[in-house]
Amino acid sequence: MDFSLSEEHLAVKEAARDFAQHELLPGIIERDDHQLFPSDQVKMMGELGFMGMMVDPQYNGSGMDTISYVIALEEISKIDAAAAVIMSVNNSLVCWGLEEYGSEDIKNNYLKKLASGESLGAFCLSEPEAGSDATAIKTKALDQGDHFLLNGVKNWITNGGTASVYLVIAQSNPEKGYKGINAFVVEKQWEGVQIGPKENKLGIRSSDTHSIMFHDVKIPKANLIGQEGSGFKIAMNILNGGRIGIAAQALGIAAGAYELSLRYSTERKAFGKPISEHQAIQFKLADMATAIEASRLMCYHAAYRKDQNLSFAKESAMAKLLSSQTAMDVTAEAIQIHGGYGYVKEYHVERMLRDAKITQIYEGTSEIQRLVIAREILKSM
Ligand code: COS
Repeated sequence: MDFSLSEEHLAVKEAARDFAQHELLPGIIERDDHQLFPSDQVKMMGELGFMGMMVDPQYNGSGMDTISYVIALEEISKIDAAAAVIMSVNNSLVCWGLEEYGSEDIKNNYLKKLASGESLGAFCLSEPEAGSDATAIKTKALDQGDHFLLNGVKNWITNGGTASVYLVIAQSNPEKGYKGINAFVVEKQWEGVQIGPKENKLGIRSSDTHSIMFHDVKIPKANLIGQEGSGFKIAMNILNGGRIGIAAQALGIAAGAYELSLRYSTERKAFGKPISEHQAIQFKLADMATAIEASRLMCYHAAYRKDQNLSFAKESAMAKLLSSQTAMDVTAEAIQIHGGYGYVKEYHVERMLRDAKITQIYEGTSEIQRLVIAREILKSM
């Protein structure tokens, strides 16, 4: 067992940290306030190879392992969790799904542009009445002989307004239950695709969340991903991997808030000495550092198992469950350490608390993660 990071991992960490400090930190409060999508920064993430980190270089990806991906996401999330989710959705929910299950044509026509950052992807599973209960989706993609006809509404779609490529999960044979569900590549520019208004969110505000409406959208047969009827399994497997990304995002939010708190505690004085010399603050720092370290190890472990082609559904759910709780706990304590300053925008930690909350909700709520973990544990009995 070797816990050290390779030269390559360290280089990724430095590149991501440098990018976050120099390109994401400036303007972050304004982007959060006004829900401004970080277009220039996302373009740069593409140029740096962050938008298709694990994709094979033959499809314009960076060909890196999942641990590198976790490292990059942690560093980016320390500064800007909204930029991190834009990156995470493109990488793990869209690129990974297309590379793993898509035909050669799909990879050439869509994956190459998504992995290089030339286009942006979104994953469309949730609906107004189907989030946790994902088999209950009502969006239909009915077989019309030479194409599928798509009708329905998808909700809470990250990158919804900015993406040009959607990975859409829809029901083609309701009588078959989840075995009738398919996965498709749909282009935003196609007739019948309509973008709903932008959601006004608590956190990750500069990421772009919309509902998407599909009215009689014709999907060519070639845009079916994988075998007919395998769409639900594809979605579940994509989410197993996506949860590593969200766990890394939560880890980064916690680590970012911790780093700010640590620095502040050595600068801020109370009762004649830096507050870091008071045990009340030391205990908080110790608890924060311990929870962050545990979360990081779980993220690396899930990523390692994925890279080794071992099962990782349980480990990714555990990593997300723990890291998202860590993000909530650490950001709340970060505000406490900062006192009144923590409650205002200039000190960043209030944004981090707002950003943390979604990590307990999207790509499976904490309740769903517990359900996945329990099922995996019981399966092995
Ligand atoms: N990984 C791989 N396969 C999975 C899976 C997972 N995590 N979860 C379920 N499956 C498979 C099952 O093995 C089953 O296939 P088989 O019949 O071949 O064994 C199939 O999918 C149907 O599963 P199941 O019968 O367990 O479906 P349920 O409706 O009972 O529960 C849950 C499925 C709740 C686990 C699923 O709907 C889920 O993960 N929901 C959360 C979705 C989510 O994350 N939404 C957030 C929005 S996307 S940002």
